[in-house]
Amino acid sequence: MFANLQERLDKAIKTLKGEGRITEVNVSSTIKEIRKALIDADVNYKIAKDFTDRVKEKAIGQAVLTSVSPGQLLTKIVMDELTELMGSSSIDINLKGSPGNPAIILIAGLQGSGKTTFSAKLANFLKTKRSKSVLLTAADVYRPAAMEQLRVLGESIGTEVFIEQDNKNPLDIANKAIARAKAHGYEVVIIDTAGRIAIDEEMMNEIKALKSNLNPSESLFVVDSMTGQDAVNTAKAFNDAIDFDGVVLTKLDGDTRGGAALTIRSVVNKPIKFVSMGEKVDTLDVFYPDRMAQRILGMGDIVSLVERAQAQYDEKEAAKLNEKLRKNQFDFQDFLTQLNQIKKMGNLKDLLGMIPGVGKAIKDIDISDDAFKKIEAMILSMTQEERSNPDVIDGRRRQRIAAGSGNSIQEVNQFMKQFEEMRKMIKSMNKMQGAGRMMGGLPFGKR
Ligand SMILES: Nc1nc2c(ncn2[C@@H]2O[C@H](COP(=O)(O)OP(=O)(O)OP(=O)(O)O)[C@@H](O)[C@H]2O)c(=O)[nH]1
Ligand SMILES: [Mg+2]
Repeated sequence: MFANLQERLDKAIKTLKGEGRITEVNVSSTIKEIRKALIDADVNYKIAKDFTDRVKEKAIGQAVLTSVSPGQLLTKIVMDELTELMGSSSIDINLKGSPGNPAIILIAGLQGSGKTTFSAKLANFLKTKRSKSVLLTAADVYRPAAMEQLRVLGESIGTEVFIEQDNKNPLDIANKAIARAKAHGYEVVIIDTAGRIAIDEEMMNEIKALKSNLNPSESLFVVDSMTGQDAVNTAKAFNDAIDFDGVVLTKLDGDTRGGAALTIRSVVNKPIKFVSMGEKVDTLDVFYPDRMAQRILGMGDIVSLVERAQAQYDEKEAAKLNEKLRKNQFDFQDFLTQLNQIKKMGNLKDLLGMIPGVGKAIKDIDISDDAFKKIEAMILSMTQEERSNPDVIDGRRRQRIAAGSGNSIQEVNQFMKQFEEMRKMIKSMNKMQGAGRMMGGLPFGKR
């Protein structure tokens, strides 16, 4: 997400590194680069300029702390401003219907923006995360397959879909759905409407009529984030027509530049409430401006973190380790030292995420640092002798290590086996005479 913007901002901020403090002179080229990065991410010029003016003003006024570099300071300021630009805090969806009635959620947006997909995702979200009973309603009477599309999606999440195949009146369909929801005690009714082109008068009038007659507790404007500034312009048109309550940004999993996410809020003064990131029904997230800003600047943090860790890296230690590897003497103490090195650099997932191409692949996988904690506890439960002579660890000792580290004997056995395999691998790599070079490529090798 926003890979290009991320990279550009990171680069821009880096140009400030090494300077003693932030001054008008040294910050101006960085500010210019940030502005260019924003404009290239399809942020409107005026917004980009106002943004960087604010950043600059704040940056120059800051006292420089010795423990924080100007680059880190600027990262923080940019992050705060990004958060502010996207709306500061998260605004929840309104699920209160008028007394005795279900909450009505009206979904509007351009053709193909992702309304139908989002309707199903929202139903799934409300069911699983908010324990609500939901009735989906197919009120797109134009596209022949539209109702069937919603029916299939509803079925996949076990949610009833209200359909009247031959009814050509969306308002009538919606009213019938609401009556059914009342009769059956549904708490929420989601109404999926027909896609429209902003300039289509007739369809714009239809959504206006739906809005004024149904009086929904929440009307949401769905927009494809890939469309950049156009997304912002259609948001304006829809806001003028129906004065919606919130924005849903879809297709953030695609190669989107970020302009829509960054600027929609400041243009229509309505919060982004959800972001949709895939075709599957469970890829919906509540929008948090601060988390999004962190994500946009995430790389910057990690890169500097690693640079710090690398600066701390002890050349002598590294040489010693290489020597031990070469002589097949890698032991538990070395293992522990390496674990601590990795820990210093940040969390494992962030580290893996830095490897090009890996970040995306592991974004949904839960890689916890707990695995490390277990291993660390086991090694710490070993005596010095055991740490440097893994071969002396017999069954009885394993039992003691298990008890001492709060792990099961199976877990200790498994770790021993893995460690043994690793040693074998090192051995065979040594045979290939390439150990030094190969280990150098791993995070714990010599740099
Ligand atoms: N990658 C990705 N694809 C999405 C996302 N949301 C929707 N899509 C896809 O975009 C296409 C259009 O989605 P729909 O939900 O049918 O859009 P719509 O606004 O209902 O379209 P109309 O009813 O024709 O106006 C479909 O192929 C969806 O699978 C998303 O967040 N990420
Ligand atoms: Mg649709």
